[in-house]
Amino acid sequence: MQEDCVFCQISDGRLSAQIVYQDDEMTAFWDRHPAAPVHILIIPNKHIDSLNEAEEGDAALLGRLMLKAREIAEEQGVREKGYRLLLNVGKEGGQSVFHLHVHLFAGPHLMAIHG
Ligand code: DGP
Repeated sequence: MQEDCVFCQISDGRLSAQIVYQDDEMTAFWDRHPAAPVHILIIPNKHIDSLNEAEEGDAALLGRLMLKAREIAEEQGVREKGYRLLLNVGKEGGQSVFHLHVHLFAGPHLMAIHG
């Protein structure tokens, strides 16, 4: 846990968010500025700055974030229609919050959405 990290604060309940799923290792919640009809972020509860800092031992956790994204897509009714997963890495990769997160986007006009 990192004291000043907004996503750590969301995962441990210090900051409110519209949470759609939470367990011991991950939290999923709506992006505060949705860029698509469905825009949900899936994060590990443990603080990892970005994919660059993920370690070999995080491989299973990263895989489970993906599978959870698919499950949430199903709950949102978009699994069959399609959706986009996006993981921004580093400043020039478009990352603004330095706590690893996967964007789940869905909706009919995703072509221009890059997160
Ligand atoms: P990225 O650019 O990949 O680092 O995306 C960060 C996303 O996080 C961005 O779409 C806005 C969202 N976000 C930032 N701060 C908060 C917050 O406090 N609450 C929620 N729900 N979303 C946030």
